[in-house]
Amino acid sequence: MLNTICIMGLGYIGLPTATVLASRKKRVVGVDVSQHVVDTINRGDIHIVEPELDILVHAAVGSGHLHAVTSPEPADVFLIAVPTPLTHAHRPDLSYIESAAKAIAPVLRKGNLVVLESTSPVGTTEKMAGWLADTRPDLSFPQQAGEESDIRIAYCPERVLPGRIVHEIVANDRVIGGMTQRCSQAAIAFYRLFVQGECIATDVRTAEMCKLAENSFRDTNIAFANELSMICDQQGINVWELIKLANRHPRVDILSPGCGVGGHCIAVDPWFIVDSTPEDAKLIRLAREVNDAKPDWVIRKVEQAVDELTGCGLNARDIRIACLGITFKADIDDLRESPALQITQILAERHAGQLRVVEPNLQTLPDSLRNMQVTLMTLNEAILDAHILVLLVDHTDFRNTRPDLKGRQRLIDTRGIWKNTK
Ligand code: SAJ
Repeated sequence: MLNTICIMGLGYIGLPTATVLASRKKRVVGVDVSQHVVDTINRGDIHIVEPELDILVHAAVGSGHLHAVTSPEPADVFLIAVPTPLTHAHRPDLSYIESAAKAIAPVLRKGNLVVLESTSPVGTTEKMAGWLADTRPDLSFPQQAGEESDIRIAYCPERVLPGRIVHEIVANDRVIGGMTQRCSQAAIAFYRLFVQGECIATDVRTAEMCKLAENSFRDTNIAFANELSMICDQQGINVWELIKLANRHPRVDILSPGCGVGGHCIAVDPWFIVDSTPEDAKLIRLAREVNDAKPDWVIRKVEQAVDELTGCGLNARDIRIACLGITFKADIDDLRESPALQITQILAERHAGQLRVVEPNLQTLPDSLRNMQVTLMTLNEAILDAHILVLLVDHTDFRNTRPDLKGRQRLIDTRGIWKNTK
C-alpha cells in the first residue's frame, strides 16, 4: 500500500519530491519545522527558487494532494530529506536526521517503509534504524528481524542538479540500498511511482558511499582544474586554451577552473569521507583544501591589480572594484557556500565604499553585504564605473556581453569567458 507519503523536510529535495508524488495522485503530507515554510506551501507558494517548482506546488496544493504541517502524520511511506550540515570542525551534524527519526517513530505502523535521502556518512541509515527501534520497542526493525521486520528501511541518495531538479528528480537513475532485500524491493516499488530512470538495488552502506563518491569525484576533478589554472598563471599560459587543447585527447576531460567550489553538496560531502577514514582519504582531503584555497588566490590577484594601478598613479582609496556574480554557480540565485560571495565580502571589508556588485539573479544584496557600503549595479554600469572587474560567476548575461575595457581598466576573469577581451 503506497497511498500516503509523509516527507520530512520541505527543502530543495523534499518539496520537489512531494509535488511529483502529488502529481501522481498520492496523498502527500509535507513536514517542516518552519511554520513560515508550512504556511507558504499551504498558500500554494514556494520559499525557494527552482525553475517550474512554483507551478508544481501550486497545482499539488490546489488539487488537495499536498498539504504541509509541522509534525508528521501516519503514512505508508516516510521519506527523510533534511539537511546534514558540517560542524566547524568539518564533522557531519546528524542532529536533523535524529530529530526527524524521533518525530516519525510515534506514528510508525507495521508495514511502513522509511527511506533516508539526506546525504549521510556511511552507517547513518543503521543509526537511524537504531533511533527508531529505541523509541518503538513494540515494532521489529531490519537490524533485529532481518527480512521479517515490521518496518522496512532503505537509503536512496538524491542526485538532482540545482536548476534542473524538476526534470532530474524523474529522469535520473536511483541507487537504492535496503537494509535487507525486502527493504530494497519495497523502496524500489515506491520510487517507481515517479522515477523514469532505472532503480538499482544495492546494500545500504554502498548506497550511502555512492553519493559521497559521486560528489567527491567531481570535487577532485574541479580541484585538478583549479590547481592547473594557478600553475598556468605562474607559467604565463592561458589555461582555457590549454584545457580546450588537452580535452581533444580522447581520454582527457578536464573540468573548468573557477573562483572556488560552492553549494551545499560538493563543498561539503567529501568531508564525510575524510571524517570517517582520515588516514586513507588523502587525495579527497587535499582536493577540498585546493578548492577552498582558490578564493584567497583570486583575492591576491585583485590586490596585485590594485598595486599595479596605484603604481600608475591612482590613489588606492579611489580604486573601484566590481565583482561580477556572487551566487555559487551560474544562472541561479543560491548563495550557499558561495566562494564568489566570500571573495566579495573580503574585498568589501578591505576596500570600503569602493565595492560594486553585479548579480542579475538577485533583486537586492544579501544581508552580509547590505551594511558594507556595497553598491548593486548593472553590468553596463559596472563596466563604465570600475577600475577592476572581477568576473566570478559565468552567468549567461555575462557570457552574452563583450566588454570594451578602457585604458587602465583591469579584468580578472576567473571563469575564462572573457579571455579574449583586451
Ligand atoms: N564548478 C567548477 N567547475 C566545474 C564545475 C563546477 O568550478 O567544471 C563549481 C560550480 O561553480 C559550483 C560548484 O562547483 O560552485 C558545484 O557546482 P556543480 O554544478 O558541479 O554541482 P551542484 O553542487 O550544483 O550539484 C551537485 C551535483 N553532483 C554531481 O554532479 C556529481 C548534483 O548531481 C548533486 O545532486 C548535488 O551536487 C547534490 O545535491 O549532492
